[in-house]
Amino acid sequence: MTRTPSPDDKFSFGLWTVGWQARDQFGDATRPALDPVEAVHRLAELGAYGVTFHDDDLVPFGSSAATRDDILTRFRAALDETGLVVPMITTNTFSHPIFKDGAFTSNDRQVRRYGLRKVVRNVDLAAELGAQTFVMWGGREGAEYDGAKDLRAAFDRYREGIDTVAAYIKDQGYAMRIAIEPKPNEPRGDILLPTVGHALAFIGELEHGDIVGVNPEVGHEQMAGLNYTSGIAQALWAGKLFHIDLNGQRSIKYDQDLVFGHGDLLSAFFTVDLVENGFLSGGPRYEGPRHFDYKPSRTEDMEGVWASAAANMSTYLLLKERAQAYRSDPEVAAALEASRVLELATPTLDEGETLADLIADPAAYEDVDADKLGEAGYAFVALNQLAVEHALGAR
Ligand code: GLT
Ligand code: MN
Ligand code: MN
Repeated sequence: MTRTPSPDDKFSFGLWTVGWQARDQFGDATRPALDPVEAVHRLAELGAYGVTFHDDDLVPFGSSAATRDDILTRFRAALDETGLVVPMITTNTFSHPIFKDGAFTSNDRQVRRYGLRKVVRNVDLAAELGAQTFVMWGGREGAEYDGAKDLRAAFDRYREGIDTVAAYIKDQGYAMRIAIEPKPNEPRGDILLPTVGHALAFIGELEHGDIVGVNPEVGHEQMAGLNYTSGIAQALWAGKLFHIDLNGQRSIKYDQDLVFGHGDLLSAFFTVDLVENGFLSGGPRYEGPRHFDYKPSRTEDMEGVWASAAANMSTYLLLKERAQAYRSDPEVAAALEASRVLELATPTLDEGETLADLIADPAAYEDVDADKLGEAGYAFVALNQLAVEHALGAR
């Protein structure tokens, strides 16, 4: 049965998701424009707690200062009426032709300076609206041709751009952190910072990396054939999981942005298990919004748009129930034991033991019968079958 959310579930949606008019590479829009104020009301009615947006989703590119003020006043009124919050804001540095070769890494210096201004202006808006997270998806930061970029300079400029914005956030005293969103390709042939791993390594090179983390999207990792749950796990372990973009993707192909769970359902089960129940051995938890970044399929009318928004939340809540049942099932506990999953939390060396002690310990090496140790199975299949049965609601 469908599950109905409440704001306590911390579900948020981008204006660009429900507001997508379904214009694609091959076809025109199939749906009318959606007034952001209506989106706020509808999302609140459905039980969401937050709404997110790009600057241009709300205030069309090139609007006058007066128009911008009017739009923001109306929007704030809708937030006040509904109680919806704005936990995250992002900047559109990909739609306008000026950004066709990127913003922070465009070969054209004037474009880079313009891009930086556009981003910083939006940081101020994010602070005004109380957003704690500022997402940066560099969809146009990349190339189609390997000879088109001096890659060393591209990484230098990317670092310069993000460090400059991070320094500004600190200088202004804003309680805000930047979350870089990786994606392997589309719209560029290859995008810089293609995966969570690349982004984490890049953050390690920043001067102000302490306030920079990642915003991994399900489909973006899966487009690269990667495991989303282990990607967010590594970010969480590194203290860098600042935000998440949930959706669905069916294998390595164009970015589908399907409803959450409409791609790899078992992977979605383990994602929800990690987000809601944490690591098996405890440790850092993700406490941020459960943000859906999906596109209602082009086949849907407006009624279908709202049905799809509700579907994201219902599926998430169903998986949350299933993951809780999985965690509290004694048979699962026994299977985890049989698979020695919990043994991994025990450090390999004893407390105070040195490598020299290990080398001097014949029980660790000389006396080990490697063939015997290699015999026992780990029974992971039985464990996974329990997960499948829980995910299917069969237990
Ligand atoms: C764009 C992209 C998304 C990003 C948005 C944030 S923009 O819609 O496809 O994955 O999260 O800039
Ligand atoms: Mn996507
Ligand atoms: Mn996204």
